[in-house]
Amino acid sequence: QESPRVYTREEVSSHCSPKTGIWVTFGHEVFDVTEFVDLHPGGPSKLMLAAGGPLEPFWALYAVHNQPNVREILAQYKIGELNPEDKAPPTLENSDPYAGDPPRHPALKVNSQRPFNAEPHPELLTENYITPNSLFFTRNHLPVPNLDPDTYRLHVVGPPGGQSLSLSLDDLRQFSKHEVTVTVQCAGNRRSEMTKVKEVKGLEWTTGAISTAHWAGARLCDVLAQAGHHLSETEAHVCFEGLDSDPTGSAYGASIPLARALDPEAEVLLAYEMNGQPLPRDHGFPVRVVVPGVVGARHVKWLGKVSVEPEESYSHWQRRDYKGFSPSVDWDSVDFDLAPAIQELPIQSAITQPRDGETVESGEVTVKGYAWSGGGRAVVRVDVSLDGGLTWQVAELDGEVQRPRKAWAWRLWQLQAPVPAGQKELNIVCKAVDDSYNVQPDTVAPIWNLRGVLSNAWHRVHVHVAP
Ligand code: HEM
Ligand code: MTE
Ligand code: MO
Repeated sequence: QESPRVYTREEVSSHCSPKTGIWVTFGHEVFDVTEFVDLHPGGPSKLMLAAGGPLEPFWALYAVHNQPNVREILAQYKIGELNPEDKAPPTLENSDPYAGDPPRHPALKVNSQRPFNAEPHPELLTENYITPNSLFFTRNHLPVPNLDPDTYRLHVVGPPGGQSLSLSLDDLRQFSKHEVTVTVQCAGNRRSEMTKVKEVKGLEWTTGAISTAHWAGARLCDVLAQAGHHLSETEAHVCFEGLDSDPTGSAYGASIPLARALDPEAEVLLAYEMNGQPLPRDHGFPVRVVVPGVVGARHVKWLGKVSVEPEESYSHWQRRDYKGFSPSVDWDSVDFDLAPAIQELPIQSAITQPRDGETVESGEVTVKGYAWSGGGRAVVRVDVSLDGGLTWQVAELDGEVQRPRKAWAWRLWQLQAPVPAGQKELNIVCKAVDDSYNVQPDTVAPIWNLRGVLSNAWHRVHVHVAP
């Protein structure tokens, strides 16, 4: 066998365009990936960021590459090795952009370490109506920025003839302080149930990508008014930019309709407190958006910029993600422009106790869970079945009763029921009803979608009964 061809880093770096060919390195190996660029599942533009240099800094950021099949794909394109005289290549460790992430609570079930995504275990989730900050689910797309509260500024772009603002944390505290209890749910909550029907792309959340906190901050409508935004135009949107950014410098972003932002009754907050504490770093320190009744993706953390635009945010997460499609749509046929961005979420409920596969005592069983609906719609009832949906009992609702059209937080619920004599197993099911009489679909397959969002079918748990 021939010894591999040897290249210098300089040679590699000169291969960074379609004309020269596109080379990358990983460890001490060199690859010509020109043919792969257009096939890259993450898109050609992302791959091109690494053209002519090492993959490590980028793969450290997108841990999806940390699997054998990705390494096999790369291996096909090997053309040689780096000159060993060249200085040591970067490793995943010494180029880890996540090295500065905060410490986390060990009770969180981690779905992805980089970026950090984790949910509380179900049995802890419904222990408290207000989720403790350290257990609140975390959904990060990028490394957590390390922001200095003393130099932090929120940039608010004014309208033509209005006034742009640069607000310090103290400036924000000068606005009247508004407090509201709000449940935040990720569009991907319960995605793992969709995966069981057919593979989807996304993090494998179980039932815990949802949490509730008491938030305090300035109302977005007050801040926008100070910048001169008073008039609600139905076509306009308020765009938010986070201060977390990827290697291209493109930040996390999202938008909501201006009408919601300007409606004082919608209670959209620029929050600086979560359960009486400054926001934890994972949840947006020092300032995040809280949009009651709306999907988590719009609650932009580490908020850096607010602007009113004629169009929705051009961010990937507004336009190319967080949308629902028919079960018939696949990755070859999907056209993201055809579906609206998710804003208000549909009615949802899940069982947190007992756990699937658990053995329960005969005699009496206690079933517990949560229920929540988007848009301020109140949960009015939760039905529970022990026999797979043949017969139903009404659960008892706990937690705050909220004002009509402003039911921003979940209800916890429970049912104590006798276990029918002689039963060896129970198929426990729950389903909730909101005050528009919206109900949950009974099965997952008809609402399956390629991104695995909006997973809100009846929640089912199978348990054994102790003899
Ligand atoms: C996804 C391979 C370079 C960003 C993927 C996937 C593969 C892949 C196989 C799909 C993984 C899965 O869904 O299970 C490669 C190869 C590369 C390369 C062989 C180099 C030759 C890059 C670079 C970046 C990047 C340099 C970033 C700057 C992404 C992103 C995704 C992805 C964002 C999508 C993750 C998602 O769908 O959530 N890549 N990649 N890739 N890649 Fe790469
Ligand atoms: N804001 C920024 N800047 N960066 C992010 O990655 N993730 C969004 C949203 N805001 C995100 C963000 C998503 S998809 C969700 S579900 C919520 O934050 C999660 O908020 P949490 O981590 O406080 O639970
Ligand atoms: Mo999310």
